[in-house]
Amino acid sequence: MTKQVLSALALMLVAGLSLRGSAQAQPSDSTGHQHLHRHADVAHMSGGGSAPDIGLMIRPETLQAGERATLTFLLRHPDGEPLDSRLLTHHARKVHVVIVGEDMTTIGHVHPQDFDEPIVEGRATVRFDFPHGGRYLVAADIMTKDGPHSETFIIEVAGAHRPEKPTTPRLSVVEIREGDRYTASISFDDAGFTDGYEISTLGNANVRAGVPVHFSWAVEREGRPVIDLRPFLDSALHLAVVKDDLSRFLHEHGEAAEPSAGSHATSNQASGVGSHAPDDHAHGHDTVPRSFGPDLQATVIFPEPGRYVLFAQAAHKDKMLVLRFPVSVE
Ligand SMILES: [Cu+2]
Repeated sequence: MTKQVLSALALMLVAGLSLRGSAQAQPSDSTGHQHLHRHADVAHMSGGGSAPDIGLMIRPETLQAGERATLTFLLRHPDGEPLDSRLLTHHARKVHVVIVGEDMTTIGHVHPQDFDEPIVEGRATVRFDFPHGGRYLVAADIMTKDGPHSETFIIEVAGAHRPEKPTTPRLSVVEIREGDRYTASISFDDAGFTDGYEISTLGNANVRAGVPVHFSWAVEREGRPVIDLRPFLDSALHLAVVKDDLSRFLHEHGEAAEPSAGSHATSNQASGVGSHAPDDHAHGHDTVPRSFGPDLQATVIFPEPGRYVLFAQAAHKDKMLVLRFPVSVE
């Protein structure tokens, strides 16, 4: 390694550290944790000091709207060793990165493996185009034998903010490549491409914090129920739940609703290739039917009252359907 590369790395490290500092400074983190932990993971930590450490380095140091950014997650075991071999595959990937812009028009769900970036020395890298200036939430999810772990960061992108618009329900449909690879951002800006799909949400009208809230969705295309939805990254439904000030984030998963008739009975065949973590049974649904629909369901416990936005991701053939919808929680 040349000296030049080394000093570049040192610079990146400094950028990473100062970024973590700014994540700590978020006043909305009422938990007092170093980052904005998601609730479920706190429960999984088996006592003091056993949780992996996730840091984030960003290049360029000052992110500019419209420029490609490189986000490198630094994954370490509490003993300081890089996590590489101790990372388990969960939901078909080793590291899941979810990015949500505070204007709620841009999300990302990307994975280092989809950029053909090997995870070496505990460094896992994704690239992302931030289309507008403003604050973005960046969440990384990993799994070790001790269970799931996630960290959430808030980053600032320089550049013009998008004009404020109400967060109305909106569907965005994108094409995914073989092996569920998708590396771009997903936009909910005005002229969305829906390819004839429609997803209606049946939510609980009276949504309260701290109690399980059941949601279900029905997927149609050109007015007809879609009965051959398929798993996306080993799950029938991926759900990103974010509070509108970015202070709370949950990454949940839903399931296919039970078919009412016997015509497409639930298969016991898991769709993945040995990708489930040993303790997956602790999280419930560890088998996903190969084909299902049109109904999907999920249960969410909102940590506190406020306005939230949910992003629900499902797959049909080579399309990823992403539904954004707001939920007001009392
Ligand atoms: Cu993922």
